[in-house]
Amino acid sequence: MSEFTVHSIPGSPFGRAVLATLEEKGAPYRLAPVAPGSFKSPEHMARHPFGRVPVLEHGGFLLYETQAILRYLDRVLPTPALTPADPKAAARMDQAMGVNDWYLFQGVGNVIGFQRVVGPRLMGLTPDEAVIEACMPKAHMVFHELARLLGDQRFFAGDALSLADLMLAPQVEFFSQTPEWAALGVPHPNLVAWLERMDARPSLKATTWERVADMAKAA
Ligand SMILES: N[C@@H](CCC(=O)N[C@@H](CS)C(=O)NCC(=O)O)C(=O)O
Repeated sequence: MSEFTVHSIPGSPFGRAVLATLEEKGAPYRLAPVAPGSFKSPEHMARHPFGRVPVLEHGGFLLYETQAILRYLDRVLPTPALTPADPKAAARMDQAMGVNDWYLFQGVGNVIGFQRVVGPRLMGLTPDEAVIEACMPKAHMVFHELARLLGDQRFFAGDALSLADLMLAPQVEFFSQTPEWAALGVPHPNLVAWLERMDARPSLKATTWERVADMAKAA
């Protein structure tokens, strides 16, 4: 099996989902850091025509879109399985991954995560409170729905970890670093307990912003 290369950056929640999945699989991989400001370079656009991260490279096979990457990894590295065998549980996994991409990230995570975490940390920006305030109604709706989907299960697709948890945890973890967590996360004890369970996993511990920054330095 050829090595997996992940083109990404420290602090990318989508990139972290890929790295954490490789960690869960116990697969060797290397991080190829995409230099800040070079997302739209011809070199990176050749890997990802939309100029984003992550991109997976596996023996000459290039793949972008995190959902596609996670499902590919689960097929080529079948153990431990990260997709439930039961069709209904698998559908819940797929649904949660869709919620992540369409409702949590778009207009909520990419706003609050940028304003509170990425912008201040990478660009020294001051959060724009009006912009954050404007997306709070949608944010409430999304967190309410995530908590409802999780219900009293240990993980989003039931008793076992699935790709949905690995996709959602890096995104939700961003919110837990912001003042908005008090309104969005804390009212949902099931979500808080799930995030604690996820953060305690070696795969998540190995892929924090700091750990990925160390990988980038060593690359
Ligand atoms: N749909 C993409 C989203 C990837 C994405 O938005 N990545 C962010 C970093 S977490 C990015 O590359 N942003 C760069 C930009 O917006 O130009 C996926 O699932 O991989």
